[in-house]
Amino acid sequence: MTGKSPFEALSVKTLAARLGANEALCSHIGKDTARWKVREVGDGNLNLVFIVEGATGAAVVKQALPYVRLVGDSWPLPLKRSFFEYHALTRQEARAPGSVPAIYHFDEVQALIIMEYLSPHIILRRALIEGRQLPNIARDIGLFMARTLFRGSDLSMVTKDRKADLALFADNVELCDITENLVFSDPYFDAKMNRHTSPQLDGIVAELRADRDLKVEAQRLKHLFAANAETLLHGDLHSGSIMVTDSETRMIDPEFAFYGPMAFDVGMLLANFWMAFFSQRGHEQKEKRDAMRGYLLDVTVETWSVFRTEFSHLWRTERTGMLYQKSLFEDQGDRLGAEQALDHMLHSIWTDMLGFAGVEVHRRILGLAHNADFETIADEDLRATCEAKALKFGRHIAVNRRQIHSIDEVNTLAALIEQENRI
Ligand code: SR1
Ligand code: MG
Repeated sequence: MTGKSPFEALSVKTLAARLGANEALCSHIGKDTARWKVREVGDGNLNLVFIVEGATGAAVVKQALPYVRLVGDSWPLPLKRSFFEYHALTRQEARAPGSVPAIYHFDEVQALIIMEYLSPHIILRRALIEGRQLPNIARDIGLFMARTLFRGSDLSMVTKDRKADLALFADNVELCDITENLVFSDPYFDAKMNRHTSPQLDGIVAELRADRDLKVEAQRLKHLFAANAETLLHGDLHSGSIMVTDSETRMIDPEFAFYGPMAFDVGMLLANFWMAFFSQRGHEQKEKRDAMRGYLLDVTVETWSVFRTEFSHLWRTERTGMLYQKSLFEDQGDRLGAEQALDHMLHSIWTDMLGFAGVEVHRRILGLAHNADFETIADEDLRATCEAKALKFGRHIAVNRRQIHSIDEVNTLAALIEQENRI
């Protein structure tokens, strides 16, 4: 298959014939296609994902479809998201080495990326549902976020390069549009594709849609998301976009990458830990999940702490971009001035992070794209109880974000809401 033939979706049956001459793939898995075993394992909302095993190894072939897989061909979606994913992966690897899968091949016309097969990694969301406590995720993801967000910004980059990148990723319009609608608006009105656990949550849904303070805050956050082109974001950094073993963590799927506010990636990520926290009751069987709940709150504390520490370290050692130049501060002996500016920056990331986290929680319970943390709770009353607590928590942190000063305060609130017994 060459980059010149028109786009055609791969299938388990056609993959070996179509990619059998691909040198990059053959060099990793062996060229005897008769020995290739192909499985389609995509469980995301958008793409095809194949695992191809050959005589000498395995690889992943990820291909975009010209529509949203979750919905079908009534919702067209451009193939160019694969281009943005490829370019985001190369930048993430440069800025946070070892944090993403290795890329073997990219074919823009076929919208496919051939990459490293991560094994025995599993999706972080699945591990958290199973009650597994991964020891390194907070450190690994905190470092990833600090490094990619800092190094993709005007704090670090040559401004000409950053502006070129900004222009490149500005064309990822349709995936931004998904986030703009699904995260910031749809949960707060009767949007066509919304769904929620009904009738249990009907009353709460009506309350949230009538909640003026919440809707204004969600739109302020949407404004920030759309207008603050601060750094190259992953753009969809939830627990389904992270693969883990006990010792390794890799970020995947940055097809939503674009230039936006640093706090967005951090908020989406932490929201997914808080949702995992509120969903644990739904996964308790004989054994209680108290230790898992404690672990998840500890993970939020450590992730935020690692992020802050690494971001501060980069601020002090790699601030080579056009913002807050050293010539204004350290070079004049004014180290404290640089520290004051850093404090301001971390404070605004903190405040906005809470807002983004709050609306992310809401959209996963009220919008189109739910998450397995709640969806896999078969007992609908129990699921609704978990979801109602998360909704309440999300509302509080989004609306009161400027009055919340520490992650311990947020986690105390989460623990209190978790202990409440009613919807
Ligand atoms: C229509 S796509 C729905 C969601 O799936 C992706 O993973 C993103 O989170 C998006 O919002
Ligand atoms: Mg994805």
